[in-house]
Amino acid sequence: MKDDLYAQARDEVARFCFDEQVARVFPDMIRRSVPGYGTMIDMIGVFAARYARPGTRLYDLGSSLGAATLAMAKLVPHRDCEIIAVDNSPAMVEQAATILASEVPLVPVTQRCEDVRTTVLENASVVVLNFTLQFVPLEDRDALIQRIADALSPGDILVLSEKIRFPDDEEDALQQALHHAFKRNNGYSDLEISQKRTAIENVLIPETLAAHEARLTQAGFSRVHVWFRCFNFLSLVAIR
Ligand code: GEK
Repeated sequence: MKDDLYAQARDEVARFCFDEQVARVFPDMIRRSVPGYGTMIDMIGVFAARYARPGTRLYDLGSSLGAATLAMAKLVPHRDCEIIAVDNSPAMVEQAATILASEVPLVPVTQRCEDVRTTVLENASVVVLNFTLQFVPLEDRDALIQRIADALSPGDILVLSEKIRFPDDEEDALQQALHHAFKRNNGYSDLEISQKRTAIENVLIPETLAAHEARLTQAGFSRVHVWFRCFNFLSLVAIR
């Protein structure tokens, strides 16, 4: 379904939330809004194929409709692995359940309608935060990354994808302008782009690459690599 949630002028633009309406148009919204989304999803499958250890769990934190979960489920090489998909939006979890039921995953998939800040993480080998940390309040991010690091063993990975901001104002403005050009090119009007920007302000809080690297290193990840970037969107692989 086409995302036209912000196509009509609104007197007041409410704070963005992951409700029923958003869940319904989510695949179209994210594909047209996040440059490289499809590639990142496909490569999360490749990471799972490479890093999943037998008998462990793969966590998809902030799983939305389960795109990363399904990418991993298709490529994970060990039948005794389990994928845990966590999201605190009931609408997302409900719609993801329908999608997951129509697939035949190679490994069991368990859904949890829980907050990623408190969901239990144990016996993990691969953890995915694909555009989720950016929605977690800033003051809770260190603790979440620490809990993830603690649930992983040396050599395991966290894949962290985020919208970022740049320390240099000029570059930040340029990267944002390029992102808007990308959205325009994907059929969003200036009105849609600007109303969405208002709705998401103070909900999606981007940080710099340096801030992410520092947090990951502080939590005990030994290596942090950018494996994908397009404009102000990137994905990191952090090796425990
Ligand atoms: C994908 N990873 O398609 N606890 C649980 N879930 C949360 C929390 C939280 N504290 N905060 C936000 N979410 C997906 C895309 S979307 C990204 C992720 C985007 C959930 C929220 O309900 C939503 O489903 C998801 O994180 C973010 O690969 O919309 O830009």
